[in-house]
Amino acid sequence: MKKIFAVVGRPNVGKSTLFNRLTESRDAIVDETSGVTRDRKYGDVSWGTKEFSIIDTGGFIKDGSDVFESRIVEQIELALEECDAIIFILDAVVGNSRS
Ligand SMILES: Nc1nc2c(ncn2[C@@H]2O[C@H](COP(=O)(O)OP(=O)(O)OP(=O)(O)O)[C@@H](O)[C@H]2O)c(=O)[nH]1
Ligand SMILES: [Mg+2]
Repeated sequence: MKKIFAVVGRPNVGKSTLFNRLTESRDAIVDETSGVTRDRKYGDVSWGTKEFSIIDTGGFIKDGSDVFESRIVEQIELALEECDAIIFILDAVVGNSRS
């Protein structure tokens, strides 16, 4: 059984870019606008001799007020339940601000 990795992090940090790179696809929408990914997207990866699956998720917003933000968090939680490990992505330049 292939291991499943969930790509998780704040909005607009490059999760979908990494998903596309690893799956060698353009299946995930990449955009400079924050909050583009809203559901979960599954992909298969062949990385050298390793084969695994990854899940792209939407950007995590703590205590999000709008309905989309809370639905995104629900989708992230489903991915977290299903995965074997998490790939946690950060933007080293933006740091901890909410811009
Ligand atoms: N400078 C820089 N920009 C990047 C990098 N990875 C992605 N980007 C850019 O950052 C923006 C957001 O990338 P996405 O992959 O859509 O980010 P995301 O985390 O999936 O965003 P959401 O789905 O909105 O949470 C795009 O304009 C990308 O081209 C990187 O490593 N360096
Ligand atoms: Mg995305």
